[in-house]
Amino acid sequence: MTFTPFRSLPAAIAVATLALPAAAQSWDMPTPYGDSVFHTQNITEFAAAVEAATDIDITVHSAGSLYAHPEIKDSVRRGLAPMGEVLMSRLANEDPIFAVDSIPFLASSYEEGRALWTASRPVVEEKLAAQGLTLLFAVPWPGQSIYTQTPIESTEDLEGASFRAYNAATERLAQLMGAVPTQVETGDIPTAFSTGRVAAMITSPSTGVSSQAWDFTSNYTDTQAWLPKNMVIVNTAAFEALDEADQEAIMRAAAEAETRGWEMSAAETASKMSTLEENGMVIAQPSEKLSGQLAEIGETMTQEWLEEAGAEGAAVIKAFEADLSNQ
Ligand code: PCA
Repeated sequence: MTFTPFRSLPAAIAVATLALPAAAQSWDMPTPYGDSVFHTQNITEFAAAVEAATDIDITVHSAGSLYAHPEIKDSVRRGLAPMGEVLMSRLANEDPIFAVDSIPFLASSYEEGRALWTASRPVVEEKLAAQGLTLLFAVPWPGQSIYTQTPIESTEDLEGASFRAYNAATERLAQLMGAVPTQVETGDIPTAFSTGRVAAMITSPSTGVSSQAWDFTSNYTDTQAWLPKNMVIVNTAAFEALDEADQEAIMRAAAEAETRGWEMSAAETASKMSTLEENGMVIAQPSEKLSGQLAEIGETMTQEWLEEAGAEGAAVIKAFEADLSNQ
């Protein structure tokens, strides 16, 4: 019998294929947010930069179309999607550190937000690493302001109102204002208002515009109370399976996306507030009374967070304050 190294043609082809350079990989990248949102535009640019530098094709699945927001982190952890974007503070139930950017008035300017991110990033990275996740970058939403159907002078005007929440901190804020929180994803905001499930919310001018807040609210009270961040994460095993050049290319694109995203975010505040106004919303500065009440709520929430986050949290706040005082 003559020696045949392969019993069949398919087997021969299979072995030959192994010797070829790696074929392009297709990576799904789910995000909860829609295509018109600057975060989605930023991650789409990030995906294009990765595609240009590697053999990885990234498909951005926007508006929760592949996985709903609460499933995205786990889908990346389990490798169902190698990469994804979530609101960092949505993971507050896992560890209070993830919610440090959602405390009212702790860090409400971009300068403070940057200092808080520098102070908290190493711990956030550590917590994610423990779950087999690698942080790529994080970008803040513009400042969080209040949308209502009538003007508000104080938190008393929100008493008993059903208030849209998007994480644990906005739930707590609603409670402390005397309102009744209800969790609603961004894509469901218009329906939640039109069906009367909620009557007020706190969010960025970006989300106000993408949900066309003028259709169901009339007043925007410009509190700009905090800058919650979206973060982009990758499954560590999938990342480490790439060759070094690809890993470096992804990290480079991530650093660029973070810089670009922070700039886009800062530019959004004024431009999206103008869009709200052009569509008939009344923009007002918070009254002195409301500002005082919200500042007090911010104090309470900072104390509550510090109690929960313990020594680790205290170290983050200390580093944050040291950074600010050096500026
Ligand atoms: N938009 C998102 C998170 C914060 C924001 O500005 C939302 O409203 O759910």
